[in-house]
Amino acid sequence: MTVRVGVIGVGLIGEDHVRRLSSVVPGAAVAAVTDVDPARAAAVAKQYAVPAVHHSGEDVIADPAVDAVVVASWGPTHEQYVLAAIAAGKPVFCEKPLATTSEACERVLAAESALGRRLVQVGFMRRYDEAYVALRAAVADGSIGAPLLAHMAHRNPSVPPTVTSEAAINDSAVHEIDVTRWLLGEEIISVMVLAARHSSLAADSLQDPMVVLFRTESGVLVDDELALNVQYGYDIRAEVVGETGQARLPVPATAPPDWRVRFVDAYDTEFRAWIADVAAGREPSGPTAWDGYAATVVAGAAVSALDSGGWVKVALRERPELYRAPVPA
Ligand code: NAD
Ligand code: ISE
Repeated sequence: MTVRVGVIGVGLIGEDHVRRLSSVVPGAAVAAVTDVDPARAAAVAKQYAVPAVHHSGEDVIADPAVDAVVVASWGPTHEQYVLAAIAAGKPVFCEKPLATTSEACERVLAAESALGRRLVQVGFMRRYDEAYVALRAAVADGSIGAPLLAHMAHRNPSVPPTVTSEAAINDSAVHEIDVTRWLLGEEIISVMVLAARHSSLAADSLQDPMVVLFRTESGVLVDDELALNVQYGYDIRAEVVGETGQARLPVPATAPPDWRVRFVDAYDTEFRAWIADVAAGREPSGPTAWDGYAATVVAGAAVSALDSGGWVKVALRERPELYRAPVPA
């Protein structure tokens, strides 16, 4: 069976997902695309021989030739498309963030819970990266003892001057938020943000660099250096220090130019897994709407911490029944 996918938003990552669904992932085809920029949608459709260009995301979701939906539009628009896909009973892969406010994420949790079945997967692709998978295995198999600390770094070569401190947390640090929860298997309970000397290469509206601190339920302390104008490349690091050892991501001799190159295999693996689940009629085995909700709440707390300068507690709601069972790997 070929899974026919509709893609909403074909900017940088949406186009890349159209490419991989058209030519890398077995058993998938792109049946329709849309973008608020119709010229962009038409150009992408032409380049990848996509048969339909729709006027709106809702039209993509309603198209009977679309079995499953990818949402890769701007973050604040995700909620409406995810809710429409759930209402249509179609599996939906939503790029991070699931939604930009905790209230919007809660509406998604409520819609899936009312349906009684999970249809949503969130695009936290680092969970599919070989090096991160090995790091998680080293933590889980007990070889480094109980985790105590983790050191992480998220360095982008540069970002547009429109990227603010809040966006840096919501768009970039959100990956370490998800990785922390997934690596350690526990929730983050509080966050704090420390500002460093301001890089002269960063816009005034972006505190760059900064260090985001996370405290988890068992007390593990995680520091995440967020530096978005390092010039030399895209450099992602993670080390977990346990009672009897440490494990870390390998550091490449030369930093890749950007996230598309660093995580290309992870995105491919992520989509192979998603398409296999959709084709088999299974609930998705990747990050859930609960993971998307938790990441948005922690990111929101980090934005508050940036303003207050102190530790901010993370207030997660009770986990709905639908998300209590472990997700099969
Ligand atoms: P982008 O600006 O390059 O592309 C977004 C596209 O969506 C644009 O073409 C825009 O015209 C279109 N769009 C906006 N609103 C729309 C709407 N209501 N309906 C249809 N189309 C709409 O941005 P991007 O870098 O591709 O990011 C898109 C999403 O993917 C964001 O949520 C971002 O956080 C996420 N992202 C994830 C990763 C990752 O590593 N997982 C990497 C990059 C981006
Ligand atoms: C971008 O939106 C991503 O999600 C990338 O994975 C991340 O590394 C980058 O910092 C973000 O801007």
